[in-house]
Amino acid sequence: MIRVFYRPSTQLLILFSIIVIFFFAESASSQNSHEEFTVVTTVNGFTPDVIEVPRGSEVRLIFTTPDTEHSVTPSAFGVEKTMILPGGKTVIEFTAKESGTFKLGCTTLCSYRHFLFMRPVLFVVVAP
Ligand SMILES: [Cu+2]
Repeated sequence: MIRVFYRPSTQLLILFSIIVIFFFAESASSQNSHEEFTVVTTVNGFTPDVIEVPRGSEVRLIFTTPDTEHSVTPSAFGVEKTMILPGGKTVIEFTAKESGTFKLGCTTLCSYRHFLFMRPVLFVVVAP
């Protein structure tokens, strides 16, 4: 049988190395991911119309529109009504704290489709 004996200084070095490795592994895994999507908005809908992000991620949505004024009111994420204007970029940022499916409908009467219950809708799916 082979026995390996380490000097006390070597044991301390091994213990210190293990602690350092666990520290960096933990800090790397606890960093939130950053998710960014560009969403084109028209009277026919959002493209894409479903976005999936991990819970705890920092989400950045960049809305553009080629046709007319739209808006979103993502109050579930702590964001107030935000206009989406032709020719511009509307940026909304939030942290996806709760998992679930959140429905963001256009909150501006951008076309007759609102009266037909066909307004643009974007689903934000926050995975567990
Ligand atoms: Cu609209």
